[in-house]
Amino acid sequence: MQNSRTAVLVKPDGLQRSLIGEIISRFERKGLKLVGLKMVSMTDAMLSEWYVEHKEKSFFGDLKEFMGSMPIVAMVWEGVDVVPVVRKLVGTTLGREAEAGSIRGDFGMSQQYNLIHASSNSEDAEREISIIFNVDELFDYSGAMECVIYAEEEIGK
Ligand code: 3AN
Repeated sequence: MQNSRTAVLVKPDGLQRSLIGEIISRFERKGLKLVGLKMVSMTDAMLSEWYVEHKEKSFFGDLKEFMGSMPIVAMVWEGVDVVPVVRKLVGTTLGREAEAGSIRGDFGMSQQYNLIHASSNSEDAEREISIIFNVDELFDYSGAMECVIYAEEEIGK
């Protein structure tokens, strides 16, 4: 198994609700490694690229307007199978149906204001990371606790 990376955005509603620390802490507690972090005002061009899969949807305009209305907090997390692990921690799209214990399940009620974005697959993760982060804004370092988070064979050491 290999370490991989995923992109996470805390959206304007998460920022307004002061959930940045809570959200970071959930990923930290899980054992994931933070390798990139920044606050960004996403431009219309960035959002069109980010949400390209939704460009024909009725909510595309509203979604871009909302996401561009305030800064977001972008992060890159690393770990084994990190894309599905983070999706599970985030919960399903509609907050009021999301599983209790997930971020959306614990803090959200809405479909549009669902606090957080997480990449759907590894290709999207790579694309999304490159929209926000330059290569020199992503960090490679060894995690001191890795040896108690994974068994050696799980990370191919
Ligand atoms: P997820 O973020 O769970 O992967 P997607 O990719 O289906 O969900 O949707 C991307 C974003 O678009 C959601 N996070 C949400 O903010 C918004 N969205 C999705 N469906 C709707 C909808 N029916 N009405 C308004 N906004 C929506």
